Amino acid sequence: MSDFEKYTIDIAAHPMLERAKELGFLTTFDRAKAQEPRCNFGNTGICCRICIQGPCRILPKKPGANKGICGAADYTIVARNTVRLIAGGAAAHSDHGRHIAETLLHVAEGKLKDYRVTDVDKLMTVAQKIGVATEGRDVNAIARDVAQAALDEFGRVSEYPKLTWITNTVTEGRLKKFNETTIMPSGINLSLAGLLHQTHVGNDADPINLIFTGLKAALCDYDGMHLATDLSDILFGTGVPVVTEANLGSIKADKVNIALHGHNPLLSQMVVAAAKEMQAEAKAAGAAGINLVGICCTGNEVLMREGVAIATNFATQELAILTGAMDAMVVDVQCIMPSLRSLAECFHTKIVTTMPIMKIPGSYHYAFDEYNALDSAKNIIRLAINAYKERDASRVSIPQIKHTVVAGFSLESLMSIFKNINPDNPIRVITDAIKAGEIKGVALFAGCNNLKGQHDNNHTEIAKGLARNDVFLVATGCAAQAFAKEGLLNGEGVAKYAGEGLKKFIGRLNEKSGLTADLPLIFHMGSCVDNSRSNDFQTMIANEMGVDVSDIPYVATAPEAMSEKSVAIGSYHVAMGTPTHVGVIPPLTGSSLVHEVVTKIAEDVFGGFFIFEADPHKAVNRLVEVLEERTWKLAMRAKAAQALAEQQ
Ligand code: NFS
Ligand code: SF4
Repeated sequence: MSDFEKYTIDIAAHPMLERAKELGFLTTFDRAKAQEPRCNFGNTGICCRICIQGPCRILPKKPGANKGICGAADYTIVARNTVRLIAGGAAAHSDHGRHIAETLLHVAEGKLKDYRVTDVDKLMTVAQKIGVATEGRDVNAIARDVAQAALDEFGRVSEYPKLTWITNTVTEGRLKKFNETTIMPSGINLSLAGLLHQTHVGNDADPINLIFTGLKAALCDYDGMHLATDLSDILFGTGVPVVTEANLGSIKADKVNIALHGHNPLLSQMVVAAAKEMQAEAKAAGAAGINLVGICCTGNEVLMREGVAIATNFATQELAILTGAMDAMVVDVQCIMPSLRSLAECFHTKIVTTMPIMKIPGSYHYAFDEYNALDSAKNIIRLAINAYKERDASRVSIPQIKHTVVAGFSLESLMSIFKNINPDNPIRVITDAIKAGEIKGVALFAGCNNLKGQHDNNHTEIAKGLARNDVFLVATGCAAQAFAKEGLLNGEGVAKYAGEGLKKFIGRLNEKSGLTADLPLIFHMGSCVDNSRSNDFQTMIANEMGVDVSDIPYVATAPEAMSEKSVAIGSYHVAMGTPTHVGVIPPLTGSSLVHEVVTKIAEDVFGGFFIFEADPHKAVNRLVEVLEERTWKLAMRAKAAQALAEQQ
């Protein structure tokens, strides 16, 4: 196996890595290797840098060094470090949501000419869900109240009222649990600031208390993500099934190529709209047109709503530039490697940063102006067209590798397919299949790439393993993009990898889907904030089955988790009662107590718990075991209830 094959299973990446080597450019894969061996203190979470007396590292056997200078024990240090990761993730997701909410408010107030309420049905659904009156009211008045309700989530400074989106989207059982365990947040900013206070030097030393505060922050993450999904759907439309393609082969040699990278759809949606109007300008420059491709979650957002192709995912973002055909990469926030700029210098590619909180020294910064959003987008496209004119055709080398992708499965679009089978109660399509044993349950794939393992390998191996075991699969984020690139998001994926039960189940959906394309092996639900769609799916299943979410056979897995956001997502899934697998060993093994709490004791309190397992095959076995156990318990419970009814 060549080094490149060891780095990634994505065969489109191999020739690009070869090219980087020729150019003498060290990619993220080389940099990951150069970081080895890692410091064991950091790796296990027992390095504290919370105050500047540190870093303090725990040496369990050395008297005096078995605690930090302030006396903090390993469990305090590990718990503090972990919950600060959650706060970072929750801040990122919810700040993204706040930005969307602000935009919706300005739309409702008639201040923005380029945005509008696109999905009125979704607006009505969300309004009704959160208790905003709709009867006889104007669309903009409703939108204003919904946007204001979202913004209110951030600014509340007292402990009541509790967060609106959580209150109105989770099961009754969960709400009770969150209140009883005192992790139910009221204000997002309040909770996150409170967490930073609590973890200051000389403050909370109790790991359990810290973990509960961490879960409260994780619920803020859920809230911010959920409102980001809802409000993005209202502004830009709710995804419907689309057929497109994925991998570097979606970059076109004869077109002006623009990559949309980051997370926030506010600008990328405008670039999509502007590109439609500017094809002629690109042609005048000698190109066959404009070709947009996506990377990371901005890519997922425009894939869901506009059918934009996926170029690649997190770990291989640099490689899109190495094709020599990328004219501009437009980035907004999060998961954008600063290395892109120096790589772009080897080519004609323009890196365009657009948000005030995300700049890279030396790159172009086009401050995104929501008041002139379409013009902002047009200026960026013009920059790309000009760059295209400088492109050196002799340096273009695009790996001709791509797969068909069937995506766009918002919960609404999934339910409309289910509705074709059961018009009265669509969710029963899945609960009946679970009860009949046709499928073993549902697994959500979420999260990133992490170069501690082979890129994309954990994602695909675990997905194939669960599919073979008849688990219905949904996916978001970079996990979904890994599947897209590997050809798992199409009908062929079903034929190749689904077990008999899953094949039958998807086959039945296919017969009545009303779509021209076959349904995929894994249902792509969108970006990482769209994990909220999966949470709503869980809630619907639990409510239909008459139990809490912690009882249903539904698991989550982040096979290659990397970001703080993924830590926040995983943590709220545990609070939601979901067995949550992480395929990378996170930095908390330095405290057996904290490790025990999150992998075992959490189950007693919330029903959910973490499974840390780096081996994909062992992970599959464990997840299947968990699903089977839950299904068995449900069946037992139903039997017992029936026996009781017969006695009476
Ligand atoms: Ni999620 Fe999506 Fe990808 Fe990870 Fe980054 S892009 S928000 S954080 S790396 S999945
Ligand atoms: Fe060391 Fe305590 Fe400061 Fe952490 S907070 S760096 S353990 S003195």
